[in-house]
Amino acid sequence: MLPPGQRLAKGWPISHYGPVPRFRPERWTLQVFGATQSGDKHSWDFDDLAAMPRVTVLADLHCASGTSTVGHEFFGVPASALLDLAPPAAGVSHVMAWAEYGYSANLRLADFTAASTVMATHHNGEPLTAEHGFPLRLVVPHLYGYKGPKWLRGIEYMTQDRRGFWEERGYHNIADPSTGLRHSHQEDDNQ
Ligand SMILES: Nc1nc2c(c(=O)[nH]1)N[C@H]1C(S)=C(S)[C@@H](COP(=O)(O)O)O[C@H]1N2
Ligand SMILES: [Mo]
Repeated sequence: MLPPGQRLAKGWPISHYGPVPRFRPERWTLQVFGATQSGDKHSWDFDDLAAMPRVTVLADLHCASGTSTVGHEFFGVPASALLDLAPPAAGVSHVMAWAEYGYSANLRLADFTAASTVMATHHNGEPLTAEHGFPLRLVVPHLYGYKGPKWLRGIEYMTQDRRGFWEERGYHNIADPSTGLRHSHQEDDNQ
């Protein structure tokens, strides 16, 4: 069953703001920065991802505009593994996930470290297509799609919440499809 207000899309539509970036392997890095325990920035190149823990996650995707796609199999690095590889400072409560061209999405730390949150390299056994986020895409199955940046490049550890790209443009700060929290006017004072 789909969450309230969602209808099934045909196939797997492509939806994002702005152009599809070109992957330049020699320039590509994934960085963790902000409130790290050591105070240093961590950085990996694309080949480094293969040495990280990997996981397969089954996910339905729900766009806040009301379309859903179901039965995706994503393969990649569990987001929680990043906290072992790049320990956060005490007091980190949120992360900002950063993508190419400055797209961003803020997440509560617990949403980022949820068992099904994955930095995906593959979909249904194939590398992600450019349009769906190759080489790396954050997938947060329990939140609306805008919380999962395609073309992921960085994770910023934050000791305070700060709104990301769509969250600054009227979309909900938490983005929980099960309760239909799409818009910022639905927020309580503590969100
Ligand atoms: N970098 C980036 N990632 C993004 C977006 C975007 O505009 N830029 N849009 C988000 C939204 S709103 C949705 S619903 C999904 C859509 O993913 P799809 O095109 O693979 O279906 O990507 C998310 N990730
Ligand atoms: Mo979306």
